[in-house]
Amino acid sequence: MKRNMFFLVILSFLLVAGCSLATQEQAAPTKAPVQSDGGGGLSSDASAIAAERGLSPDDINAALKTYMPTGVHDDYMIFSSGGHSGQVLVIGVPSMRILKVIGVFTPEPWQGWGYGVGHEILDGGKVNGNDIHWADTHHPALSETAGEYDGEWLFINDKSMARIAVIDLRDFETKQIVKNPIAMNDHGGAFVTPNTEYIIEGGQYSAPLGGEYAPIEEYNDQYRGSVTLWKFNRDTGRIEMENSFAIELPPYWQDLCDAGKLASEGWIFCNSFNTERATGGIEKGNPPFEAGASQADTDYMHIIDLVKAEELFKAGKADVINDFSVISMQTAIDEGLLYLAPEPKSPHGVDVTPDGEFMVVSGKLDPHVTIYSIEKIKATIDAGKWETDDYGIPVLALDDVKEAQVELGLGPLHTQFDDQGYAYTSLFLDSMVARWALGGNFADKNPDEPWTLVGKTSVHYNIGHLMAAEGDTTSPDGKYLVAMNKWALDRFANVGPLLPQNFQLLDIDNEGDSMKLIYDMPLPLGEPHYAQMIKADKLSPWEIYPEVGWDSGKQEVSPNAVAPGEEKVVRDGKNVEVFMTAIRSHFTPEHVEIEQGDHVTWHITNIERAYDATHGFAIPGYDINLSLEANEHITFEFDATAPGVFSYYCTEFCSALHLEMKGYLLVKPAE
Ligand code: CUK
Ligand code: CUA
Repeated sequence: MKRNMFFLVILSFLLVAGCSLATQEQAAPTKAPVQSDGGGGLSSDASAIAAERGLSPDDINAALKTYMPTGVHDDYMIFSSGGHSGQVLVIGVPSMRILKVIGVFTPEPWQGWGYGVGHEILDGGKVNGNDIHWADTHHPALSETAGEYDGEWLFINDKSMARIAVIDLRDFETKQIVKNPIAMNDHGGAFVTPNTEYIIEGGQYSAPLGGEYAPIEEYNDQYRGSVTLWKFNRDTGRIEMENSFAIELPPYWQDLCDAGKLASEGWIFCNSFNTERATGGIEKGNPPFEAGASQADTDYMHIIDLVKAEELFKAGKADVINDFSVISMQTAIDEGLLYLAPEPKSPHGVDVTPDGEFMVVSGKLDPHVTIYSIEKIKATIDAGKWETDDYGIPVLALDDVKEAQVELGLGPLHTQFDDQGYAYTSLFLDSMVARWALGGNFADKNPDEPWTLVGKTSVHYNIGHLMAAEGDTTSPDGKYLVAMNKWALDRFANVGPLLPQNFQLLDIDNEGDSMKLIYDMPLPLGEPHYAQMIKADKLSPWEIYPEVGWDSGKQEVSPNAVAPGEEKVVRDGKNVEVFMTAIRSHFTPEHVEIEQGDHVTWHITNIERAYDATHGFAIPGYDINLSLEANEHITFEFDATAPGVFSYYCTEFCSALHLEMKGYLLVKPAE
């Protein structure tokens, strides 16, 4: 009897959820029914499975909302930081399937990234001449046109070494890495301006600009913060160093930034902490940073007039540090492009609302979010109403620029938005997502509606960022929100003391206080801080490279492309050049005979035209492994230091005779 009740509950739930028998059975034909469905049209096998697995109606709802039949594609794509892996993860929503790992700052063997190709690009990320083999990626940013993701480019920062990478979304490959010449680390990047004119990279831990040395005792005078504006050229798809500039900021730890949009376009906002300018030294009896940097009731939101800053830079009024243009703090003050506003209490994150009217700042140690109004900020600046900080920077009074404060819970961090006038804020200490109403200022809202908390949902556990569908654009989609949880604890099978991160998908496609948790996704590499979610149909990547002989680094046909019939090995003194083609299931040539001490330049063109016809190419002992996608050409070089017989072979299982796709590199010992 109890059993039947259970099935009835499930049945009515499925019917309410609009799940028809036909769809179910087409998607997954079932065996003979074991339980009557009472004529409601539901396959009773589904009920039996649910009962056997102990699934609740909510579980079934979640499964129905996230399951993707084979061949059906996801509606949204997440571009997530790969954390310490230095890579970017591409994840489908709602299925939460990982679709790609993009090699960015870190070598990635399968793609051959850093194992024969990509060296030039990875070299852009060298620090003080040192090769760097990891990165602490935090914030990916999709390129925008008029404040909307346009699906063309992706940028991501490396917090540990203040680097920014450019990824081309035609082939999901990294094309450029730049190292910030004035800062060793960053945090407030990458964020783009509404037409991707600039990529914003805010600093983090203050230090003398340009990598100079100064004793910690000279912190107030010698240490500085910064924000860097990287100029992006869409035609070339590259950041232009010479058209980029930075602004010197006080040694407050600038944290996260966001670009103004619509009402606030042309402005940049960065929160900060440690405006106390604590310098640590617990071992010397000083307060540790965690205490020293949390003494004051407020820190400062930095408000930067990017339009003025750009004018000054173009007028040549910037100083030069390490060959990089830097607008000095004094110039920024004199020219009226830098303002501060108090923000309570150990703030983290500043997020601009979709209409650009408001900036939302969370206080890690304050249960509120504080909302600032760009209208009030501009009016206060125009009225010249401010005091100054120790460096002479105008400080606008909180009461003059504040629109509202909303009490949400413990440890608010980051805020995203939907299409219904709601904001969503992660609550780290509460392990919850708070949904709150953005007051009456939004178009289709009742003008009397207050700024107020609407509901909270538990997530598991210790949520950092969260991301909503199109959540950083001028027109968010709602529908889905992902909680990016730092701790997983009991959510997955024990895999030892280092646990995966936990991405949890929430269904936010409803009114009021209910948000439903519909998927748990373990992430087993690095700590991904942030991600953005784009409508999948905004992306239009290539299926294969446009022409045979394609150099993906330059996105053009390589002058070294090898045509069938033109394969050869050419010697010029100690320099040997190999011209090779690859096609199922052979490389031509299959013998490459050289001598120890030769310098080898090896050209390979994959002359396949078929979708997904990728070949690998590995030379053991020389750390060479390539991925040659259809039409792709790669040139790599190495010194033949060791004599011997080396079997080069295809590392992709490309055909029935894949194992035969090999050749011999014969390196004769030097005389
Ligand atoms: S974050 Cu980088 S410390 Cu809240 Cu964007 Cu995690
Ligand atoms: Cu080509 Cu295996």
